[in-house]
Amino acid sequence: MAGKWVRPLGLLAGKSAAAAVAAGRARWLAGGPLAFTATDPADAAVPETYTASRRPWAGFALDRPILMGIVNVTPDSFSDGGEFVDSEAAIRHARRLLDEGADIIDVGGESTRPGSAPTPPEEEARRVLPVVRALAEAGVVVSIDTRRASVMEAALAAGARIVNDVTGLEGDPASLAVVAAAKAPVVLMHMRGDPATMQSLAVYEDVVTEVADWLEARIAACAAAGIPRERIVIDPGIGFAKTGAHNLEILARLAVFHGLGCAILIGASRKSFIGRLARAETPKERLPGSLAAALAALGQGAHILRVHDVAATRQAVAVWRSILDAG
Ligand code: HH2
Repeated sequence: MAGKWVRPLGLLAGKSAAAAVAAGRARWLAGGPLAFTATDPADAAVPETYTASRRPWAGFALDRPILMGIVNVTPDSFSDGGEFVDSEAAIRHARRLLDEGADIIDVGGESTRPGSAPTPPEEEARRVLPVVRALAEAGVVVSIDTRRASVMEAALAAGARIVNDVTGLEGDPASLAVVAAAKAPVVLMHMRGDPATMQSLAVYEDVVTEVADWLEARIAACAAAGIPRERIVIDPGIGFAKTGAHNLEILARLAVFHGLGCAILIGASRKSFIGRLARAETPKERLPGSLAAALAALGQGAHILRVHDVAATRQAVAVWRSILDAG
């Protein structure tokens, strides 16, 4: 590991984790249920951010994996563009994801797939607001997936409880103030450039530490704007200004990001690196690979999964967690 970041290694779970922690041979990873027995570098001092329990976020205790179901109210999203572009279809889809076990519904009105053109904010708001309002009125925990402060503000006023920004509240200079004023929980995702340019900016010496450095700077910008760390979830941004190899390195060394002291969200669902690894050309063929990525992320202590396929993910997570608890 380069620089100040530490990689927790030798992860244990279940009873073996508790026994090793009690015997002083392991430390809890972000409060558990995983624990780590070693670090890279081997003699690193481990800051408390790696070990401390995460505070509840958006009303969730974070003691079990949280599922965020995706509802794209867009004509052009990479995996489901055009399917839920009218409000009624989007609301129906959200209800189905809730029945399947989604904890949060993430509503987006702009595709951010590589190469996509920006959507005017007025059009984005027109797409998402009726969906946000209907779901919020029914008591659903809605997150608004947007990089525009005006859309955040309108969606929060319509009842959205969480802001999910693929630009880490950097893309619009007014976003920090909107989120701070609303006291809203927020997901800060890493990317570079914008969807049109990001894949040409996927150049890193060490993707994990550079993404962690950037997220740390965004957490500091949030603190300066009055958004405390316990209101923040971080996301390294799978597929955003990353090559397939970068995505794999991030997932392989995900535990490093616990050093930021926030819960971790991962969105790998149906993304193109899965297609390239396993020759699954269309996004809907990528469910098995998406489940493998989701479980790998949970195995490094991720807290929240952003997914298209809620029922299948819920089943995979239930089996994973039951095995872990038995151990
Ligand atoms: N990925 C997408 C959109 N928003 N937000 C977070 N926090 N993390 C992600 O990985 C993430 C995200 C892209 O996926 P999708 O919404 O399915 O497609 P599109 O951007 O084409 O609408």
